[in-house]
Amino acid sequence: MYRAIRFASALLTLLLTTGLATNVQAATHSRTVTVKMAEQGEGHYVFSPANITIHVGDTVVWKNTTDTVHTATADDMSWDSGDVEEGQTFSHTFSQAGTIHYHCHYHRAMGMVGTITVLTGPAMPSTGGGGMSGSVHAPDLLLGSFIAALLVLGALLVRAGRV
Ligand SMILES: [Cu+2]
Repeated sequence: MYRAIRFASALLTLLLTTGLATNVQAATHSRTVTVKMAEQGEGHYVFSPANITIHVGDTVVWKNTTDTVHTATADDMSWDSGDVEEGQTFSHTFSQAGTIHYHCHYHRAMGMVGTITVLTGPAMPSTGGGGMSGSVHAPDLLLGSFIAALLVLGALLVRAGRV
């Protein structure tokens, strides 16, 4: 009985630690988000999804899934993919927070435009400000680990009680 409890509490600690480590990793690693240059209806081109929200340090990859040339061009011209051919990709890493409107040089008039909202990176608690989404999953992970540990603990106690 005593050994079972010690084992279970060690397992609980391990699971909680793992959950925390996973969360820290998710919060500090930059992500890559893919936006398709897609055809939506005959000859009508769009960025899909047109509006995305990312964090400072994240990279957006545009992939041309059509048989026509497109560009991803910031409205303020701060970056420009140039021609992205069929099947090709263009990527850009965003290092500043803000809202960026961009468009396709060839199909802007038909509405091939998009918006990228860049939030401040997952900030440490002391710095405050934006960057909340990096830590949103922490409760889920912790809760999941905790429940798993409780189940194991319960099973062990039941077994120990029967012996
Ligand atoms: Cu286009």
